[in-house]
Amino acid sequence: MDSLITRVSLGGFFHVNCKRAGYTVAVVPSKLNDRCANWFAAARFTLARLAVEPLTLALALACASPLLATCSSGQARAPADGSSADARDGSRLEMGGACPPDVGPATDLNCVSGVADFPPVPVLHFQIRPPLDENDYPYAAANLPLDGPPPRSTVYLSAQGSADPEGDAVSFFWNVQDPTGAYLPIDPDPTAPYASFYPNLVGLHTITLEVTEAHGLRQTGQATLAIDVRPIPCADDGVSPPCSDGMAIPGGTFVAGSADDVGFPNEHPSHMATIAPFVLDKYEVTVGRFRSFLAEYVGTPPASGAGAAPLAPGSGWANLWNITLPVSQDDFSFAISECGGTWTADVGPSEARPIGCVSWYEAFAFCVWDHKRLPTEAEWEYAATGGDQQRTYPWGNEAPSADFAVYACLFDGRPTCADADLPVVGSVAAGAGRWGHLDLAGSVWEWVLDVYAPYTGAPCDNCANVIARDTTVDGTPRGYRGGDYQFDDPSSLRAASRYGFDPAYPQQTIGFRCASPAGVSAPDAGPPPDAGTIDGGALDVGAVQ
Ligand SMILES: [Ca+2]
Repeated sequence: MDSLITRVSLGGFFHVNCKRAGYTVAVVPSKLNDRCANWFAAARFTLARLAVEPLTLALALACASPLLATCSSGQARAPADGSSADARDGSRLEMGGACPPDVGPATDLNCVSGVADFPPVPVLHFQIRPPLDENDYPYAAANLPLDGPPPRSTVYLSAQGSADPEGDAVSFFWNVQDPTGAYLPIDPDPTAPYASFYPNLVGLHTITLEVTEAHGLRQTGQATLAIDVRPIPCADDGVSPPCSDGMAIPGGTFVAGSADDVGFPNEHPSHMATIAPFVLDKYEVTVGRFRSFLAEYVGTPPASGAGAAPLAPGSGWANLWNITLPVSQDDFSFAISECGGTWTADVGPSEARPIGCVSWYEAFAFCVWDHKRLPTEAEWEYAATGGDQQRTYPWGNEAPSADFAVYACLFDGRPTCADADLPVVGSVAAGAGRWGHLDLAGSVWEWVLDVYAPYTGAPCDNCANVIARDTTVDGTPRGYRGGDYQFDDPSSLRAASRYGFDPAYPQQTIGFRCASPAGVSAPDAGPPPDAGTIDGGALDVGAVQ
């Protein structure tokens, strides 16, 4: 043994129990102070580590982190000044301290046998996707995931490993407080050893587990941790990866539009559509991305023919549209500011939120600047319906709810419509489409390349409706898709739902995303993310805070 606990001056309340065999070392209170339950729980955690870690390391840790506590009002604390503190009756509680060099074998410890009357050990774990089994809870206070769970995902809790040292039965009680301090419902109930909760809000959520002896002294141990509920990132600046990433979509054929007895008349007649492989932005275009465009904007319109869908002749930029674009960067910023929405003249907290207040022409120009183009209406619907899976909604066929889409002002969990109802892009992971695209339904509507016009029933082979659009800027409507964060008609979230609007008039609730050719700007698309899945990797367990 390389080092030891060198000071164990525990007043009259502790003795040392040492079992060399199996490297089990425990320092335990011989009597319980019921007001010191938290402190004892902390001590027990250290002891648990002693029991499972290589002994030399565990002892070194114990020495490096003296456990000092004041017991009052049921709470424990470690004095910041390093002084020891008094227990219930004034006895000094101190364990650990500075470690001198090797001071001898373990037999130097005062080894006695017998353990009695110390409080149950709370062990708090959680998992962000449905656990595979009762051992699949990789996270605890000591190994929080880098990216917390997204709002509106389920967080699974486990009290596995919590036990009474003397083997008595224990009971459990969970508390979860959201960032406002409100207590959240626990499923199935707060006394379950395996439970879950559902965070609505972004921010720190505090989870507390109390474990109580069912009999005898009914001592209580308590563990607490805080997890930060955050959206699936696009980055805070709205620009850094993966904000601009495209997700590859394989080609295929699907039924565009809706059957005659489904949806609105403008979705009829349904028709076959064939789509070549392409890449579609994972997220809606953010304020930050648009700011990058604006920073380089000098009033130069796209070149004639730029931004065309490659298999749709005549779908590129037309010179007669040049007059629709602002003449300068300042004019552009002013126009968007006048419209409102998420845009701010200076960099602000909304960089990762979707940009609205952009006309169809301006959206077109942005995509050309970004070496991309607007998706065709058929491409957008193909992505939203999952191609031949023919999903009703991007996430599948389940009825819309705030779990799946940002719509109907439901996002912030409060009944009124507020700015907070339009969060950063990618905030609702469970709404991801078949190929991983986020917010296709909801958040902001999305301009598509096509003129908005009735379907004819003719098959679409990588088509784009460009009829009449090149001859005038008289307001021939362009299509937009997917619903927005305010609109409370859930039918708007359907993949086949379609609308049209004057391309020259920006709206707060209409944004866009861009498409690009297959094989370009396409990082590994991979499978769509599960709701809130975080790859925890190899993580140890057993920590209690
Ligand atoms: Ca959208």
